[in-house]
Amino acid sequence: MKPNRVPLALALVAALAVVGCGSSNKSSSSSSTSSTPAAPATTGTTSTSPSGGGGAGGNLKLSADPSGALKFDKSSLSAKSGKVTLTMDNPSAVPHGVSIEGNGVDEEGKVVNQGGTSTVTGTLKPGKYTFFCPVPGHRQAGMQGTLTVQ
Ligand SMILES: [Cu+2]
Repeated sequence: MKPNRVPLALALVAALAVVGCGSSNKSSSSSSTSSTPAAPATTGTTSTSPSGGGGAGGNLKLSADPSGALKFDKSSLSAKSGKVTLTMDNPSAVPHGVSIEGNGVDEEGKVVNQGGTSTVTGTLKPGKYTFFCPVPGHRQAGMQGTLTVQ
């Protein structure tokens, strides 16, 4: 009797171990599966916004005048509404930066020296905004332009 019981107990333990491994594998794969539906849910929210005209945004590039004049290389920019980032290169010996203002938005990028890059980001609704250099006097001298958001 006893010699029979021991192999049976061992077999049960072995079976439990296999089931345990299998179930832990399943639970780990199901936990990663449960985090995956969260991503499509976010994508669904994002895909809803473009139909409303938002969420697209974009990255716009501009440059300060390399000769040292107080102006940008562009006087008008356009973007889709959403998160809009302006990136300005400064090839000029004069420090410059880029900022966005208008419709309740007032975002200031940092002022950078020659070779630097100033970046400013705003969540913009459709409308007209002004981008300008935040260095005192530069905007007044003409270092500004119109950013049209659609
Ligand atoms: Cu400037």
